[in-house]
Amino acid sequence: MTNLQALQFRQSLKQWTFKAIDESEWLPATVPGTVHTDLLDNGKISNPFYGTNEKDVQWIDKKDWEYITTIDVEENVMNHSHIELVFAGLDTYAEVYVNEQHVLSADNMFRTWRADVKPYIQLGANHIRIHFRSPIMEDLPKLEALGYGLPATNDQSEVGELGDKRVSVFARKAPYHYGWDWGPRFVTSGIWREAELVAWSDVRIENVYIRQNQVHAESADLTAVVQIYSEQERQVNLRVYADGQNWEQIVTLAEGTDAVQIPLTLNNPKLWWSRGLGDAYLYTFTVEVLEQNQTLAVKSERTGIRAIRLVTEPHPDYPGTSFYFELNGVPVFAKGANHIPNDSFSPRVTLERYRHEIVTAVESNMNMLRVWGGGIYENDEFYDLCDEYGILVWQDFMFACSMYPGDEEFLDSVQAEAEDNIRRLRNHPSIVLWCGNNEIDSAWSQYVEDGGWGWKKDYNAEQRTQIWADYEALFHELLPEVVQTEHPGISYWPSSPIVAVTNNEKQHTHGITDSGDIHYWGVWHNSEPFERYNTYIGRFMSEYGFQSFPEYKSVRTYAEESDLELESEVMLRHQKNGAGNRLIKEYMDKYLPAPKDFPSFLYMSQVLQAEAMKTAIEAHRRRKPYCMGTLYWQMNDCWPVASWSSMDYYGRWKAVQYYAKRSFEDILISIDQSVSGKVDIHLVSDLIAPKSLTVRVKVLGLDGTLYKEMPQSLTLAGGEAIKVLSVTTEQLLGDVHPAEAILVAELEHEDQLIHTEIAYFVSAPELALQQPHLQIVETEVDGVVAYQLTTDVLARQVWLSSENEGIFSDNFFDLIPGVTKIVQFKKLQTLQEVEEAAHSHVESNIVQKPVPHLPHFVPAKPEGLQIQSMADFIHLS
Ligand code: BMA
Repeated sequence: MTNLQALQFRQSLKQWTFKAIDESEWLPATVPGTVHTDLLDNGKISNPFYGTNEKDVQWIDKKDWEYITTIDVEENVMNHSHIELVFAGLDTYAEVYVNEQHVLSADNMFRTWRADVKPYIQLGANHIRIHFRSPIMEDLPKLEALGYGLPATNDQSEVGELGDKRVSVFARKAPYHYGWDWGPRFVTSGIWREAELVAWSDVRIENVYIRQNQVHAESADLTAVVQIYSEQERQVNLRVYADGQNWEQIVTLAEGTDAVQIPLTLNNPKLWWSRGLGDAYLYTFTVEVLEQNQTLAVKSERTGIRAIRLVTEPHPDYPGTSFYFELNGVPVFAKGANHIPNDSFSPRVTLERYRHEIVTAVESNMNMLRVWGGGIYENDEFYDLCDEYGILVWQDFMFACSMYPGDEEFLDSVQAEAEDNIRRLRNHPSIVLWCGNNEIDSAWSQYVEDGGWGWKKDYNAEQRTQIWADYEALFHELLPEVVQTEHPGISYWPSSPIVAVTNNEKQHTHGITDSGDIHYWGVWHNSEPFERYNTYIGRFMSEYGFQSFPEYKSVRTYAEESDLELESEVMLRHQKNGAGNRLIKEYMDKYLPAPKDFPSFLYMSQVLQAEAMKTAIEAHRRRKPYCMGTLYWQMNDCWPVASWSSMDYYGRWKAVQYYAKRSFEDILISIDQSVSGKVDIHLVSDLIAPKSLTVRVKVLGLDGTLYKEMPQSLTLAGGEAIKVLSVTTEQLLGDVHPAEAILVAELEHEDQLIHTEIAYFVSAPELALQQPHLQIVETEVDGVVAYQLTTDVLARQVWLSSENEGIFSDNFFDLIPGVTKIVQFKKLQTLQEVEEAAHSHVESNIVQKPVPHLPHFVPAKPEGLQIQSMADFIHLS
């Protein structure tokens, strides 16, 4: 193959400076970036995440900003017949000038923008200027012209000093920039993704799509859909290579852009599997355009070969219709979480941070993330990692909790946005669903007069008709059509949650429905007890959640010692859900002993959240195959805050992350105490192969004395969920006092203990906790430092922490006297270490090969290891 360099020239635009339009001093800027982060880097604003600083930076979004740079263009570039400026993301209303000639108007943050600059570029220095108009000033007139506001529940216009003028819905811009119930309001502007000068001549491959028509174990029937631009009509040879196979076809290219289809058959393809089911094998397909053996253009795309189907069908055993993903013929129980952007200023998210999130998902035994509609279509790296690690992606379009306009200009913009993003992402095998929006169908509730969030009553009949017509045009017509055209074979789901598009009152997910997906927020928003998770179960639980606080170390990054009380101004700034603190306190009073001070409250809030999520996840999994998915709200944070996240902004695992890891194990043993006076033991398998197991149920005293033991051996079929034991509390306890007993369910495979579940017969406040004396002995397992933990009396919620960042093999677990627990630590690799590993990888491999997993966590010794348990955080009586 010829040198790629000669075929196409690419140079990223660096060395930008910026200023507010009404100022004169140009300051250095980082691209990709945002105005906010550039002001921060130049010392013009203080850290917006700290204290109450959020309110002091609200002026930024009311101004226009300019970015300039100079690019030197040499003869070899000038000689190309095409020279373009390509912006992978402009946020949001931007005019681009080259040597003061206007070349582009942009108005949608999610689009890729290209400008033909050949006529304006000159040899030597060229001046590039981008003028960003204030997204607020741009959209206020649209609100005025409409004459009434559209619902936008999470738009914190008041924080932005705009009163009730919510303009977020008019901008095709990340909804969370305007604030959310876990997020601050930073309405950014800037060149938020790569900006490049690209030049080429003659022929260019614009897009390669490896369409998967039919995939079976024996063969995969694929089509390479190749979009090629040619300056003239010509006959060329098109060659496609993958994994040692190649295909060739002679085609006639028309002048201009042409789409060429090359059928490809892969025999015995190595299939792509999600985590837990098999290897996530990836192929790299390279397309080459040749003319008389001369390479004119070449382009590679990586993809995985898999058959994917969203199955929504009736089943004789259950009412309603199913909702599950079938991968290569295997029904997949989806386990995971909802993903939000990793930063309020998303250009700051490094590859390392993406790796941290995806590796955390893998370490937590997940197989799916939902890219939620209030954020961004994520960077390529996010999906690359999901491809590599076998994490399925439920992909929302970026619409959430609001009603949107439906005028032609808006719809055209959304159409282009959907096309750009689907074309960018459709080769990722991880993407298994496109979903129209988050919660809008149920919030508006067109067919149930007093259903939903009460939005409809604010509008007259005419306005209501218009708003719903706009909704349907977008989510029932435009978006499904684009998905059908651009990504055939992948399902479109109009809104999460929805029962199905029925155009009557059965459409919306209100209450427990036996079709479609469900967001269940009765626990939390409606103060319903955790126990309700045991019965509020549908076919696919795509959202449910419970808040907690970040750990002390993280809180101290935004609050001083003197701010450390729940209702301080600083703490309230970092609790965006109005009822949040009250709810945490209410539930904590009910389920846990009272924390002794503020740091203890932080710890206890994490235990509380973890208990809630465990109840939900395990109840959902026990109902397999009726229920086939559980995605808790939410995986991550975009700043340090009290929220529903399982790891905080700094990537620190909260208690719930460790709980999720256990509750998502591919073989689950679950203790169900939801029926009073009864104990049921369930086993759930998410594996394909059967497994021989022994379940050992024990009743112990708080000092470790064994009172009862009930062993049982069985073979658990692949994919099966069964109840293995059902006993009364009386049978288990005999004479033992319920407050003095521990219920243990051990799971063994081939004489190896693979999991221990612990439960109690009374609630946590009723357990007579004593101060445990935890013993810790350093040892080695497989050449890596490990710790043996033992205790004299029951230790609840043992929390290991270290000064260096990383994760423990287990954490927030109960320790029983007489049992030795072994834990290990893995430290997080720094970005530099990851990069060094990546470079040595690039040098030693050819691009064709899938990137192997570079370790993100490496076994290490924790620094300043601390070990505490619940007794340290409460007043012991
Ligand atoms: C769901 C999500 C988010 C929100 C969360 C917590 O509705 O879709 O909009 O942050 O609940 O309230």
